[in-house]
Parts: sequence; structure tokens; C-alpha cells
Amino acid sequence: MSKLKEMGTPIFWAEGHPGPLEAEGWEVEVGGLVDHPITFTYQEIIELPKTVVDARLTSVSGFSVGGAWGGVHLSEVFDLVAPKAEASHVQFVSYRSVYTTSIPLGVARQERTLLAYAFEGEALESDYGGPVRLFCPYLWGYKSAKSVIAINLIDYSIPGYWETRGYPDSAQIKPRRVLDVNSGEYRRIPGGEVTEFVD
Ligand SMILES: Nc1nc2c(c(=O)[nH]1)N[C@H]1C(S)=C(S)[C@@H](COP(=O)(O)O)O[C@H]1N2
Ligand SMILES: [Mo]
Repeated sequence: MSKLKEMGTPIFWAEGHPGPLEAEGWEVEVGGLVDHPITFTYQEIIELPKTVVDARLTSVSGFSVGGAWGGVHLSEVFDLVAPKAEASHVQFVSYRSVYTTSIPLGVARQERTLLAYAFEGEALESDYGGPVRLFCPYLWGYKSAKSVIAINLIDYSIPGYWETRGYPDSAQIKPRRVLDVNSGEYRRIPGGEVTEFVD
């Protein structure tokens, strides 16, 4: 059993669970406002320089899970596709194209934002957005689109699945009490990127 599952990390598939998804044959199409659109295979993604970040996924629904997320910096991907000067946001499209979300390009370029394919050294299963998902610890978890099939560089923020259902596009993490999945305890978060809990 994977570490995420062992800890009882909630599994969110608002659009319906897609069932098992295979890494073999998986492709991520990166396009929009770029000079060189590229469709990456899973194999090509894992061959890009790997980064492991110790960070937390924190959901507005009230949980936070931390660990070693592994993947590739979005900036590595952007270096290859060359975003045009007018690109200001990045849209992520999940498998079946029902779940989408966008984040500012500046947040996508930050150090701990990854196109993630591993947690604690294990490949991500489809429950948790495998084979490849966005992992962005700076914003509420609804920005971390699972099982990504397309990444589009755009010049405005396109409201996605939860943004069109009333959740703020800014997705700024606010101070509040959440379940720390790692310890099983309810703890207070300080707001902003959750790196520690507060008393
Ligand atoms: N495709 C897809 N991606 C998604 C979601 C979803 O329902 N479908 N839920 C989002 C929300 S609200 C959160 S908090 C995280 C949860 O990730 P997890 O299901 O791996 O715990 O995924 C985000 N990405
Ligand atoms: Mo969430």
C-alpha cells in the first residue's frame, strides 16, 4: 500500500474516479502561448531533472498532508517550450478534461511547484493523481490538478472546476484548523504555504 493511502489521505475526484491510469502511454501536451509546443511522454517527464521537495498539500476541505513529493520543476518544462512574453497564467487539464484549474505563471515557476510523479519515493497511483499531477503547496489543494494531460500557457486566468463553483481563484491558504493527515491530529495552520502548524 502506498504511504499516502496508508495514512488515509483523502482521495478527491470531483469529476468521478477515472479508475487505474497507466504511466505507459501517458502523455502531457504543453502548449498555448509558447514558441515550441511539446507533447511529453511519461518517460520523457521522468528523464527531466528530478526535484524532491518536502512540502504539504493542504485542502480547503480541511486536511493537510506532508512528505517528500518528487517530480520536475515546471520551470524545466517551460525552458523547453519557451512561453511567449504575454503568457501570465498556466492552465492544467486533468484526465477526461472535466477538471481544470489555472495558476499564475510566477507561482508555477516557484521552487516547490512540481509536475509531480512520486511521493516518498513511490510512483503516484491514480487515486492520488498518478501518473503525473500538479503539486503546488503555496495554494489550496484544488489548484493541484491530478492526472494532468495538458498544460496550457495563457494570458488570463481561466476559472476551472472549483473556481466556477465559488472557490476563489486566488486560492490563498487562510489560517484555520485542519486535519494533519500525518499525525491524525487536528492542528492550526498559519496561512500561506503550510510548512508548520501553529499553537
Ligand atoms: N482531477 C482532479 N484533480 C483534483 C481534484 C479533483 O477532484 N479532480 N481535487 C483537488 C482538491 S480539492 C484537492 S485538495 C487535491 C486532493 O488531492 P488527493 O486526492 O491526492 O488527496 O486534489 C485536487 N486535484
Ligand atoms: Mo481540496
